[in-house]
Amino acid sequence: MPRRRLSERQVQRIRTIQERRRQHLAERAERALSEMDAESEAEVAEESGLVVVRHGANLAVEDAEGRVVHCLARRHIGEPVCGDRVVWQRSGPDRGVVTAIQPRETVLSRPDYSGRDKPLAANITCLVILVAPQPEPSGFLVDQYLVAAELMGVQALIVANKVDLISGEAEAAFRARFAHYPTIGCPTLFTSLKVPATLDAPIAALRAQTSILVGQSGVGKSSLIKTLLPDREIQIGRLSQATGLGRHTTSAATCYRLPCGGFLIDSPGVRSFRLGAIDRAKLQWGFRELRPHLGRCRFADCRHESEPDCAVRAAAEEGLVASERLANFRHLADFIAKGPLARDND
Ligand SMILES: Nc1nc2c(ncn2[C@@H]2O[C@H](COP(=O)(O)OP(=O)(O)OP(=O)(O)O)[C@@H](O)[C@H]2O)c(=O)[nH]1
Ligand SMILES: [Mg+2]
Ligand SMILES: [Zn+2]
Repeated sequence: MPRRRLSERQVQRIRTIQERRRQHLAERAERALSEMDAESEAEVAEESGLVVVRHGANLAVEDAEGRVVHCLARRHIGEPVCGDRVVWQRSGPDRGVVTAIQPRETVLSRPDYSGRDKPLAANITCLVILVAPQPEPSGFLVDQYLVAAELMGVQALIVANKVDLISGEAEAAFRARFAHYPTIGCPTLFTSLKVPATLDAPIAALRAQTSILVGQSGVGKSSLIKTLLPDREIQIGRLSQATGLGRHTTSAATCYRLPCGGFLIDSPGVRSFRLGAIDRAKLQWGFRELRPHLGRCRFADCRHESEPDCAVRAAAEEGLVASERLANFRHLADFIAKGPLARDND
């Protein structure tokens, strides 16, 4: 069915209704606290929940007691995604209808084939970029994720996994490729799932965060989750039992509860990640080590390429900006100048 365009009035009406539903939920919590009245419980059947996974229109929502309910979303409330906190109403045993999305603190999105931003996950506080010696790491991909993290205002972390596969010069070269990231506020942790002690640092970093694991296919995202969550199969089992949605866990972002507190979201591997519609100023802002040098070039619209008296290039020559980062910045700036990025097929 073709999607109907909504008028400004309709959009406003939907917003008002969602706001009313959020208010209901807040009021209900207050009432429950003040009187614990069984009758009022029955009267207002709106509950809060967390979207654990979405497959098309189907949602697995975890209720306040940790039970998983199979939900569909009301039309026109927007698209709930993994990590969304929602208001929902029970419509049958283990079934419900999502009636509103709570305001998102953060959202990670990427453009769909028509160029529109498509949310992948909501309310994340930490973006964990996994890389490995195999598949060959892409600094370009890592830098795009770092821009996304900067623009969302969340901490980013690189987990360089599978270090057991390399040694000697290959290992030194692999480690050197990531040496500049800690200097720009992005810690890099080297791990091997075969060496449990290497997981202590990531476990500490993930505590009490809502983190999403992103990166190319085969770097070990799902394996890391399996290692960190001894009950992962049980969590998937609960999902499957209630909704039938747990079986294809690597084809959609899926949220797991960490034993040490917090959430960890597994996401399907990508070949490339494309930033949404951002302008050059935002892109520059997304490369945090460029910030002290911006506005210091001779030309206000300096592209930091071959212009004279370019403060950014001077910084790179002094070693204050890694040359690979500057190259990736220029590459992304070119993409932006050319308009919507070329369609890719991951
Ligand atoms: N040697 C070694 N192999 C690992 C390590 N971590 C993961 N692997 C292996 O790497 C392969 C891919 O791991 P997955 O966890 O499926 O990778 P993924 O990132 O989830 O991949 P997608 O779901 O396709 O995005 C599996 O065969 C794992 O056993 C590691 O530290 N060392
Ligand atoms: Mg996976
Ligand atoms: Zn410049």
